[in-house]
Amino acid sequence: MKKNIYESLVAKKTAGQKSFAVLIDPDKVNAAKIEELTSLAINTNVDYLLIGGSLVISNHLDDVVQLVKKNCNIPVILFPGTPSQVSKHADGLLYLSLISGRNPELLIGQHVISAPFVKQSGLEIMSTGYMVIDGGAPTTVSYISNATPIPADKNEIAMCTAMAAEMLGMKLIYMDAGSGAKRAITEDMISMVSKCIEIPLVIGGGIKDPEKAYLNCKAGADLIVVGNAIEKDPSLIKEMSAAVHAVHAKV
Ligand code: 1GP
Repeated sequence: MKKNIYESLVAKKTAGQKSFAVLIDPDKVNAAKIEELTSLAINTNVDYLLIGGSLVISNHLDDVVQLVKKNCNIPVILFPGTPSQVSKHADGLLYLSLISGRNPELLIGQHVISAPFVKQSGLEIMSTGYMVIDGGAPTTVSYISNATPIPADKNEIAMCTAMAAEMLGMKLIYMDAGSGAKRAITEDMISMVSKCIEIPLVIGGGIKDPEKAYLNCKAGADLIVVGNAIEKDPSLIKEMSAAVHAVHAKV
């Protein structure tokens, strides 16, 4: 059954509600871990499950997606680091263009190559302006992408990049400090970027506690993505989800 993920995100944004997503790295889960995460996610009202990573070594994406789908009804969105990370068993796919960098392969090249099978997948495709922000240390995404992240204090660059993406017709902006970033994105940057776009703003990378998730939402994030912190301590899902859902921004 189609889940109309984008429509639901926009509807929540319009209603001033914030969303919470848990990022599952296929390399780091087995069946028991998936069972644990999905049952926690169901009980704590997690809005979306993202699956993917900048560098996925294992070859069991399809199995992971199918198992997650079997365990819960939460929309599953692929967050692919490479064009090979596509599974028709998911519900949607963030079609990422790395607009913070100047690597043509990640801006458009890989999209051209993967377009036919992405289109055939039947997934809900969400065109996403993906912006990597310097998180204080090289992350897998900054290394693999071979592209310079936006400096953490250059709010204007982030604002102009997001505005350009919106005018180019992209449907989401994802600002990411990179998985396991030392420093998450500042509230200042989130606030300034959120004020100059209408499309939903996704924030992730280095969010380690519920307070930070809360402050990011207050600043203007519409969807918070957390991976590493939950991998280390799955019980954090409950507080993180509650913190995100506690924010209500009437727009
Ligand atoms: C990374 O935004 C995601 O691309 C999540 O980052 O693993 O640091 O939570 P963390």
